Amino acid sequence: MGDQIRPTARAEIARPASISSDIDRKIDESAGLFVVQILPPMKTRHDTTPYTPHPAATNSLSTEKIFKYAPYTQSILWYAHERLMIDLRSDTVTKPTDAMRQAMARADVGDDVYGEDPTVNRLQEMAAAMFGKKAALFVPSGTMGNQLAIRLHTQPGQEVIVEHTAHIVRYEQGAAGALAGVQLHWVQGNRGLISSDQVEAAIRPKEPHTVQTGLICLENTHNSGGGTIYPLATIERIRTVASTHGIPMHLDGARLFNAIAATTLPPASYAQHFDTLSVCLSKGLGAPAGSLLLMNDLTLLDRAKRFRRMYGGAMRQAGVLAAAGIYAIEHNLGRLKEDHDHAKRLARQLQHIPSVKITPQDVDTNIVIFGVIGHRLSPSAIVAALKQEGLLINAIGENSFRAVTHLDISSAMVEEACTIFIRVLGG
Ligand code: TLP
Repeated sequence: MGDQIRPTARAEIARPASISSDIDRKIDESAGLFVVQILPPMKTRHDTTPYTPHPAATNSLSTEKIFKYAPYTQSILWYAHERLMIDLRSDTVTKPTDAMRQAMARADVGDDVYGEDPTVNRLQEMAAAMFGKKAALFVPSGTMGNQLAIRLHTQPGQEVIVEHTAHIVRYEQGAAGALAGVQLHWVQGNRGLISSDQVEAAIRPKEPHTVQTGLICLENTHNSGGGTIYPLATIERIRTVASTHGIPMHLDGARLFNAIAATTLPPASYAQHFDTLSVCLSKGLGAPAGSLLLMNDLTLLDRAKRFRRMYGGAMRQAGVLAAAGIYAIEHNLGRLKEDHDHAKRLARQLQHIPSVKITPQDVDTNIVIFGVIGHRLSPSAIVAALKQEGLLINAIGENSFRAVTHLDISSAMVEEACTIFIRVLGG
């Protein structure tokens, strides 16, 4: 669970008369069972009593709550509106630990638009060295990393070859079309993976009528495929095809660290095959934000900085975030295998529930995708029923669900999640 003080106790606490009616309702909903978190003794607005808010802040709900709770809670922060939830919706939900927050607080910073943030520079150098690339650029999100790459490698009107359930296809709000003016050429993969033959077949001929292929994008691990790891040999074959046709390759490596942890392959063994790759610090590594776009070509770096600015992603004292990234790489990479073990355990338990369709052998890393067939509850009702029991997952398709293990999920929580699954889906 990391080194932060986390919700540790479920406590029966009598409803204080002083708190308001909407809180009363929330209290009733959770049947008087609350999670309390004992905060470390730091002076925050949560645990100090009077301060005068700026008039512009007086309408803010949080300010109201702070005032309502301050006299009552002292240094105990109420989670009256939040029962202790086992949150398997994504590995993006992790919260920075105290140690990570301390690293952030101590970060030496400067204005990164001038290239003067020493902590951002350190993170970029560290990542470039790790992946065997000449340069890395810190960006706020994985989506921005992917979109910068698409913009860098293509011309408007070109086409990008990508697997049909890729994040770039499903979850980036059509940015490739909107921002780079390209269309996506979807290739149907197997658990998110496509072959070199499929890529070869999708490359457009260089003749005057036909749209031109500007880029090939792969995703490793593949999110919608179920955290699938690309075999290095497949990537090598695709690279050969791409090079023959003179087409650049980008890797959406939002969860490349999971592939690295699972295979123990050196990071550069994947990175060497791509002209650009983006890796996320805010997934399994547990940083609150930030991704890196890596490349060898320094002319690309210069253009990437300009597009980052154009897309609104150039930040100032971003070292506060970069420090979390450095901390995450140094401390959390080594433990990703634990998440993979948790995901496998979950999958093995789920397979015993008759309505659940899952192949535990397909769970490569920290993502478990499963179907629920012929259950009396609809997918949204299933999600709601699980939530009622204290378990959060996402429905990702008609009868398809996703559970993701991460830094804030302990073995005990995995056991509890299995019990809840059996209770809700077994009936
Ligand atoms: N994925 C999120 C959602 O957007 C679906 C998640 O919960 O898994 N590439 C891949 C493969 C991703 O899974 C994600 C995030 C991204 C890129 C985008 O990262 P962010 O959220 O930082 O823009």
